[in-house]
Amino acid sequence: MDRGGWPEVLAPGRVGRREVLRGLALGGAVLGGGLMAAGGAGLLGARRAQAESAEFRSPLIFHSPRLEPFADELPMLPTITGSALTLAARVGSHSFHRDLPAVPSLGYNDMDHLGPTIEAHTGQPLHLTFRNELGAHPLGRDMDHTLHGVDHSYMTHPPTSFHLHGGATPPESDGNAMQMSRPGQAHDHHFPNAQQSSQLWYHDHAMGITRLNVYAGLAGMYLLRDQYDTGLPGNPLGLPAGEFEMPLVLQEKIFTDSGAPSARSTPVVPEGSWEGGAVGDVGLVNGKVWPRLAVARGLYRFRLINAASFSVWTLYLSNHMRFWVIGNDGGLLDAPVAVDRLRVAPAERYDILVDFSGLAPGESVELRNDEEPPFQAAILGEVAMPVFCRFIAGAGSGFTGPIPQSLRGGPWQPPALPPADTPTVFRDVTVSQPYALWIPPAIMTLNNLHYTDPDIEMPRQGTVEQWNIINITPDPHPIHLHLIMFRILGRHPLRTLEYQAAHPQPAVGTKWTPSAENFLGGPLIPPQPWESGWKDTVLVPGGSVTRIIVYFPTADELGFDPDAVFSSQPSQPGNIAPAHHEDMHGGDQQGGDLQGGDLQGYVWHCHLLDHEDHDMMLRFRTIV
Ligand SMILES: [Cu+2]
Repeated sequence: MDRGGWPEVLAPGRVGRREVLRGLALGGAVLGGGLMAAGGAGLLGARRAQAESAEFRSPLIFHSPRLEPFADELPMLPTITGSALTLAARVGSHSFHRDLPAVPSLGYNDMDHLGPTIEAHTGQPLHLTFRNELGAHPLGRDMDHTLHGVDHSYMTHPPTSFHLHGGATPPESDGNAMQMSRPGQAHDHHFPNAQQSSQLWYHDHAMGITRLNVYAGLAGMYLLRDQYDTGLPGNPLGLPAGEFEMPLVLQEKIFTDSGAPSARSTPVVPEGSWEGGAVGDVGLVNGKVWPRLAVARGLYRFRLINAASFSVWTLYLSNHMRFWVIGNDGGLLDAPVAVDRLRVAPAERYDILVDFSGLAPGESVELRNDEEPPFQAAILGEVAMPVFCRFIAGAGSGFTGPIPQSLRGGPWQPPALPPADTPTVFRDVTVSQPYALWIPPAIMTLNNLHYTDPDIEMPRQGTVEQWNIINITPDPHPIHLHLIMFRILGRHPLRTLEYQAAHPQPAVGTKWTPSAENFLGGPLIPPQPWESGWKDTVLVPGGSVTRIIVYFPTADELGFDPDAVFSSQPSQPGNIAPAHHEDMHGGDQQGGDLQGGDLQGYVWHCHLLDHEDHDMMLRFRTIV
C-alpha cells in the first residue's frame, strides 16, 4: 500500500510571511523557488537524520516539555442526543496529561476541552441552541489584530460561530464566519439531518480567530445514524457498536513548560502575529496527550477525525497490521478497503475497523504517524509527530463478527454509490501564497482574492460542476466546501513554474484563475479507493490540479433556500450592542454581504485553520 497515492511534488511555489521569516532566520538562502525544488531531497534527508537523533531540538521552533507517553487513559467522549439540544461554549480548566497542571481551555457544556458527541438520526431535525458563555480567551495574546475585524475586545469577549461541518444546513444556521455571537449571546440552529448516515463534526468558525477557538477546544463529533447504520448492536451492516465503536478526535499540539497549549510554534514569529501554521510535537486523542486504551481482542469501529489545525498525517499501526476503511466524510463506502496506511488531512473523517484478535493478552499496538511536515515547515526543523495512542489487548474477545463483505447495494444496506455525475460547467479556482517583494505581511489566498472581495463564485442551483483546484504552492491544502458533498475525480501534477510564467499573478484583490489544462504534468491520478464516496474536504497536493465533481442542489431538493438573505446578528442578541463590521464590507458587492450587515451564501476554504483565518476563505452563492 502506498502513502495515499500522491507522489510528493515539491513544486516551486511562493512563500508567505512565516516562510519569509523562516528563510531570513536561516540566512535568507532558501527563499528561491528553484532552490526549494532542487534542494528538497537533500534537506529532507538531513532533517530525518536529525529527527532520529533523540536529543536534537531545533532552536527555531518551540518544544513541549518531555512527557511520558501512554500515562493517561484514553477519554470516552460523552454522547448527547435529542430533537432540541443546547451547547454552551465555556472556559474550563483542563489537564492535557497526567504530569501537566490544569490550564484554561475551551469546551462545550460541562466539558473542559472539546465537546460531547452529538448523535442524530436521518430525517429527524435537530434544533440546537448555541450559547456563547466564554470569558477571557486562553489564547488571547495570540490574536492578530490585523485580521478581519479582530480587535482587543476579542481577548476578553471572544466571538464564536457554530458550524456543523458536512451538514446540508440552511444558510442562517450554517455558522457563517460573519454571523458571530459574543459572550451573553446565543444563536438558534436548525439542522435538517436530511442526509444519509455520516460522520460529521462541529467546530467554531468565527472570523479571524477560528484557529484559536478550535485549538483551544471548540470542536466535537456529530454522528448521523440511519436505518442501516443504526449504531446499535445487531445492526444490519454487522458493524461493531456500543463500547466497540469509538470516536477518536486526533489533534497535535505544542505545550509550554507551564502546561498550556501554545498556538505558536516558532519564536521567529512574534506573539500576536498570524503564523501561517504550526506543527505540533505531541499527539492527542479525545483531549489527552498520548493516551492508552485497554481493548478487547476483537473488532473495533473507530470514527477518526483529523481535528488538527495544520498537519496531514499518514496513520499506521505499529505492528503494521492491516485495518479496513469502511467510510469517509459523507458516509459508507461500497465495501471495506483493506489498508496498512491511511493519509488523513485536517477536517477529513475516516471510519475504520481494527481487528485486535491477533494480539496476545497484554500485547500492545500503537497508532502512529510518519508523514513529514510540509517543506516550508520542515526547513525550521519541524519533524513528524510520531504517535497518537497505544491500544493494550485484554483477555476478553469483545466483538467477534467478521469484516463485512459489502456495506452498500445488498439487502438491508443503503444503495450502492452512484457514479459521479457528468459536469456541464467547468470552473477553475486557484490556491496560492502571494507576497510582495518578498516582504511580509504575506497572505494565503483562493483565486488571489481577499475574503471581502466581491468577485465570488456563483454556481447555479441544479447544476453539476467540475471544479479544477489549481494549487501552485508546494504544500498540501485540504479544501472544504460548505453546504454540499462532492466526489473526487482525480488529480494531476502541475507544471507550476511554466503555469506561473505564462500567467503572471496580479496583486491580491484581482481574481486570478487561469486555466491549467496546458500545464498538466501527467495523466489524471484517480482518487484512492477510500476517497471514493461523498466528500466535503479534499486534500489538494502541492503543485497539482485536483478535480472534483459538485452538484449544487435546488431549494426544493434541500427543503430550504440556500440563497436566502439572513442577518449577521445572532438570533438571541441579548443586551449587547450590534457588532459593526463596516471595515469588512466592501461597497459594490455583486455576491457579497449586503447593506446593513445582512449576509448571503456560504463559504469554501482551506481547512488549515491558520490559512482559513488569513485569507484562504471565500464566499459562494448558489443562485437560481
Ligand atoms: Cu491552506
